[in-house]
Amino acid sequence: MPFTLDNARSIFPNTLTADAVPATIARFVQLNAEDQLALIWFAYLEMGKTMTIAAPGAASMQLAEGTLNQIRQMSPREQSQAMCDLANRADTPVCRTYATWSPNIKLGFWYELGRFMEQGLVAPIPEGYKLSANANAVLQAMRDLESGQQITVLRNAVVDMGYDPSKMGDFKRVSEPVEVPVEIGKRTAVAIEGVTNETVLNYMVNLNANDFEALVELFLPDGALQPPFQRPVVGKDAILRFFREECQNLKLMPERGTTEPAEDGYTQIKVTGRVQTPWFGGGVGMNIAWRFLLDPNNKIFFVAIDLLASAKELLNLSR
Ligand code: ECH
Ligand code: GLY
Ligand code: GLY
Ligand code: GLY
Repeated sequence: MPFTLDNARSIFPNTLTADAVPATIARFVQLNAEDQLALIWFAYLEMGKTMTIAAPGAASMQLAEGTLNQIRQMSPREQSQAMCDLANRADTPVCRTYATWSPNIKLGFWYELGRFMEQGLVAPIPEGYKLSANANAVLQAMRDLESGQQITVLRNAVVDMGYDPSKMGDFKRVSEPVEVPVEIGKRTAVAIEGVTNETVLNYMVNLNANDFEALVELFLPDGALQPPFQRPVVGKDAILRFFREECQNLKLMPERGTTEPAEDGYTQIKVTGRVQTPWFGGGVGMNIAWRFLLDPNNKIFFVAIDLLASAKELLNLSR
């Protein structure tokens, strides 16, 4: 049986992913907008005691500046309404602009709004705001997650706000400029216990070096990449765009893996290790698995990136 995208997705079915993340999001989106914003505010304050968030890059802030200024100039009532509109995914000019932004610009925008709220420049969450019982339960569920899972919930909540891009027809996507790749001589070498496959090693080195052009050449023309809790991104053009928009300055620290022959001369390789996002640096290590399916020429037909249920899963390389 030749591999299809569908059956490729289920290689290494024993991989235990952090299902608490989509479960928490599903409960979060049921809450009303006021509760959603207040819950994130409380979660963010609590998380700030144990992890430090990096300021957004200047380039992304410049891209959000117009909208941030617009919001600053509103009355407090209008400011609260604009933030609720974002959570409600309403059809407003601000929600439409927000929908054109890459995840990093959305995160940077909320980072700035959070600072404005602290400084009294934008309407804060009312003092003494009482979360509903359901919202309190979701906040408690978030407290029980590992830090890598907490920041994933926050990121997904922010990415899903704003108007639905699929309802917007044609529009220009807005993302930060792509930095120059790290020079060849300055790249960090990787070693993975149990894996010597050159494609997999080059994948890690190229991604760490922001060398997305070289990285995408490791894929088959109809290859696919499945990010955590998302549908696969299919085809080299879409994958390259995804890398440029969402993968700058990640730090991949693969640790160990297993290499096995699959049908039709394919090879399946599972690697586990840790990943850091530039937003939190070494303060948050996400426990990650990569599940690669390579064709007989060692090109990537499929790779899934999974956020693991716990650090214990880093040791699970069984099929
Ligand atoms: C305030 C209250 C009102 C409402 C809101 C507020 C502000 C919230 C803010 C939140 C900021 C959150 C942030 C979260 C960042 C999370 C980043 C994550 C990154 C994960 C990356 C991974 C990469 C994996 C990959 C690998 C590959 O091999 C291929 C590519 C890829 C408080 C005002 C909203 C400010 C900054 C979780 C896992 C390894 C798939 C990318
Ligand atoms: N400083 C807030 C956070 O780390 O999420
Ligand atoms: N400050 C983290 C980022 O812009 O990705
Ligand atoms: N999950 C993609 C990123 O945060 O960069």
